[in-house]
Amino acid sequence: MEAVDKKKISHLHGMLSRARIITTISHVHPDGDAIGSSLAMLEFLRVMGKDAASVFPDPAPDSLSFLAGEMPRTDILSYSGEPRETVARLQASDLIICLDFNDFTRVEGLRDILLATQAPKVLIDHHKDPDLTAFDLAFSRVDVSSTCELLYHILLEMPEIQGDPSRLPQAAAHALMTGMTTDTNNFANSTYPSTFAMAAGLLRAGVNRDDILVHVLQDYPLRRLRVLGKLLDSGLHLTPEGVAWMVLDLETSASYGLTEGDTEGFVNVPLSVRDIRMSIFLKQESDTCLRVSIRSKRGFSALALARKCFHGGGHLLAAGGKLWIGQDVASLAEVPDFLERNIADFFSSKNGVIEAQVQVNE
Ligand SMILES: [Mn+2]
Repeated sequence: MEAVDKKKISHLHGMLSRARIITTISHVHPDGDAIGSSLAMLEFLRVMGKDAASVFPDPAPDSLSFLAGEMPRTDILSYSGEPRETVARLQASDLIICLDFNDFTRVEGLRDILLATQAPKVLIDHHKDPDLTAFDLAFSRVDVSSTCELLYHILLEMPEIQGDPSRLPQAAAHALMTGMTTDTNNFANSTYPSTFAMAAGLLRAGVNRDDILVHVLQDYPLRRLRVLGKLLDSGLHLTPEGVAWMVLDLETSASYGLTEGDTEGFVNVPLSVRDIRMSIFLKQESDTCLRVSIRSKRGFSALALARKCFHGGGHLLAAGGKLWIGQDVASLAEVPDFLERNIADFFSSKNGVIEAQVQVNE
């Protein structure tokens, strides 16, 4: 990535210095990048002597709870777990830092509370097309692997860190490396020279990457593998356009005893097949809603499909959204039909333009 604008950095530092109560907020179903960037910012704010806390719409999945450590913490709140404390915290804050999302709908139930707060808001994020009017200061970059990477480069410019990663609090360095590792799928996608520079800096600063990889790649429950096996064996469908899709319904989730986070990464698996261009994973969350994850290979836009069919957004090759039962489809049984129809339409040519295909300059 290109260097971060020094003027904006000093603007941010001024805002951080002036504020007393600072809260970070990130998106619903927080992933490694959301939690990693939030905790890294939290640790840095503590170095600055601030009253700092991180809030999320819902708690971290078990698979990422290692990031926050063993101790129960009062400075990490979730709206679904501690609604009153979370709202009170946001209302009492005199600065709010929004991490890893570009649109207030991504904080779901906290959206209206966030909109009603008077506190200035700072955005640090790597998603396309943010609503810049919502923020007093925005660091929005797409030429970067992750929010953790962007935050790393911002923090290095802070007077407290002086460009030396070993001055970062250890927990912050660990959290940043973790979020970058999960968002790049362990250096498999969206990896730039600046990403490797970050990794090198953090390794030199003493971050134990082996330890992170054990947590991120080797610490899942067996049920995750079992349900993945079942899905791949009998639930993987392939359209003539080269799109793989899988639906995990509530009944199957319950019968395997799945918890939040157990299906992390399932959407990537079909892309290992030669002729598959795009993969869609739909996970039923309730009687009325399926959560949709989409990944595409280079040349095809997961983002365009997420926007067109699933009320969603994200990145060019990694996007997501929702499918509403009762609104988009009449029942769960109609999901396959909906997918086949919309995928065929998405890949069809209209006046020579195929929406699924990414323009060369993107
Ligand atoms: Mn991210």
